[in-house]
Amino acid sequence: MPASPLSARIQLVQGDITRQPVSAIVNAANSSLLGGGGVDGAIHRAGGPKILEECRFLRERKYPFGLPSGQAVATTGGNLPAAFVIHTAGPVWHGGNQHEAEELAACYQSCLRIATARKFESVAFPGISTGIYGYPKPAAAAVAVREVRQWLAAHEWPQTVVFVVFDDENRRLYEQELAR
Ligand code: AR6
Repeated sequence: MPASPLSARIQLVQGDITRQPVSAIVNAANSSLLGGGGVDGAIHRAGGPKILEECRFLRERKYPFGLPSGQAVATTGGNLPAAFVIHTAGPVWHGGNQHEAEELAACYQSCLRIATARKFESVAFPGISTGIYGYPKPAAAAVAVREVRQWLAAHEWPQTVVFVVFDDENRRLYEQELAR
């Protein structure tokens, strides 16, 4: 069977990532893995206590000093429609000269590496770092689309990636990037 064209494997949805019927959703978490505001708070609220339980376990056993920025780790999806949550800690924006772009690219790669290894059919990404962490949205959208395209061109899994945007600005930015 011929492989699907790349564009057919990427979708853009505006809405709440916790409602997405995908194999895994990505959480824009922080190094503590113990929850927070923004999309992190929404995921823990909607997914219930099982997610935090696994996060606590991972923090104690695997990441006693916290999950390093750019890395990712998967837990159950708890009560979410998605079976799994892939937690990643994005970079805090400090003006652009502190390896923020490399760290953001590493987040996408780390999440996709897990999805490929575990043969997840579909993965949904929020705009990592574009809220509380202050990464400029145009630059972040460019990194997100570039990294996902490169990964999908080289890997069969995940078969589909969904970019989930919350606000109109991010929707327009992703539309522009995807049209390039
Ligand atoms: N569905 C989809 N996107 C969302 C949702 C949602 N339910 N809620 C927010 N967004 P942020 P960050 C968008 O601040 O910048 C937390 O406290 C939002 O509009 O959630 O990586 C963590 O614990 C924005 O575009 O994550 C960390 O401490 C994007 O998701 C810190 O915030 C990311 O915004 C991480 O900051």
